[in-house]
Amino acid sequence: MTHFPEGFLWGGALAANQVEGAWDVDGKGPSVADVATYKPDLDLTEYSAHHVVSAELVRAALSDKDTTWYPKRRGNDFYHRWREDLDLFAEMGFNTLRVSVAWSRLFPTGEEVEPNPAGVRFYADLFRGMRDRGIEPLVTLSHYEMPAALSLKYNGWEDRTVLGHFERFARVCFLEFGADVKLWLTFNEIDSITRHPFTSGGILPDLSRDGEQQAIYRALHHQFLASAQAVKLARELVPDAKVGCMLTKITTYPRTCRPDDVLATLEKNLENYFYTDVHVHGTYPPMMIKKLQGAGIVVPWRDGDEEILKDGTVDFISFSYYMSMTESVDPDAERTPGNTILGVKNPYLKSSEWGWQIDPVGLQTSLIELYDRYGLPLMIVENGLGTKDELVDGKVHDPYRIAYFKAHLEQMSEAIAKGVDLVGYTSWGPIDLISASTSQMTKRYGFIYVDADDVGRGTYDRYRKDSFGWYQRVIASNGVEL
Ligand code: BGP
Repeated sequence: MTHFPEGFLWGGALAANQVEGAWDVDGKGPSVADVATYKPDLDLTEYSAHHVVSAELVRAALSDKDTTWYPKRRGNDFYHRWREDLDLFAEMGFNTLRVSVAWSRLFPTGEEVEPNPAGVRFYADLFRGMRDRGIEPLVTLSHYEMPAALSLKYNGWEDRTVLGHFERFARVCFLEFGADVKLWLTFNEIDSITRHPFTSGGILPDLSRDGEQQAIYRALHHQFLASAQAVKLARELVPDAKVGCMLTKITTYPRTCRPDDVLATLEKNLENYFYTDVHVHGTYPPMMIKKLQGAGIVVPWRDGDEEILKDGTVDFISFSYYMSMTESVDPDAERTPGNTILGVKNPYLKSSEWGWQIDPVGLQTSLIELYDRYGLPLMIVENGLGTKDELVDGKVHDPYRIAYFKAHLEQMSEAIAKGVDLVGYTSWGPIDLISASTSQMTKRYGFIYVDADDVGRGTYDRYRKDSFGWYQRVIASNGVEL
């Protein structure tokens, strides 16, 4: 027996830059995602080495029209196949689908005064198409898709000017799509700006006025303000909408009960809570203020910012959950890669092929901690297993994926039974898509297989994996049949 409440939202999550493709079609401008390259033979322990970026490299990438080595330019062809894909999601029983609006499809350079009509039409049709199929749109305003022009001109979010451009974009989204979209998220994994400042914030180290670290926290402050302003704007323009924040939830355990390990772990977890603290309370938490001061970071507060943050606190908290992490002060502790981080290995956990430590119990822990700390409704808007799948005679047997989801859903159910107000679940990448961190196509998350490889060869035809039927039964039984 499981405990999912009636009306629970079941679905999947996508990001425009990882599925749409059509990067230069119908007036879309290039985004920061469109300059990300695929690199074969990735060394997963050297994540940052694969993400070397500079203004010169971005300019060179923009003058190159190739789509082979820039996989996010082609995605999985959702831009042309979204009707077929929505039909498949509806067949699985989805009553929600998380997608994002590519900022540069509406505002190609970010600075136009009026939006690109073809871009507006695309999303209006998409959201209507969801509604027609009984699928509630859950829409992220910013999911690693800043117009590349804003990155080059302003060093992305470092410059406060970008706030105004984003506000114009958000206003168009609420006005044009608000009739169909009642659930919104502001910034995907807002914390990720510290891990990949270019992807999340358009920050280029060589354009950062006084060092990349300072640029990151300047940009983050601007994103917090933009998020709060978007919440306020949504309340004016779409009064029956709910707006949430979105965090990478990485619960960290001490490697041992050595007090130094416990202290180091506490700091990691407080840092992870910083982002939700700001979104829920509308203020920076005291220990974070001290920590930033201690590091010589100046947060660019201006008169009125405190009110903006206070006036734009969120209605609910959403988060991604893929793994937990472990912390140790021992420099020799064994390491493992994770979701764009490198951390200490937990001997009790198995890892995915990409090294991410699989920890369903950590999901229950995260749910309980988040709910007890904030008392707001929670939504898990990303969770899943990236694997290599094999298509044989039109079939994909993926018992490992079913086992992964089953274990996580059981923990969610237990958390709900203990009182956590969990309102929805969207698995990451219900259809195979381009990986955010590695730009691989063959790191597959989907219930639906897409016939395409890492360099774009294939028919792009869709196939139901075994997990498709499994998730369909889960949804049909509201989580009873796991
Ligand atoms: C999250 C991002 C997603 C996503 C997912 C899986 O951090 O919000 O965009 O892709 O992780 O990561 P990856 O694609 O690198 O496997």
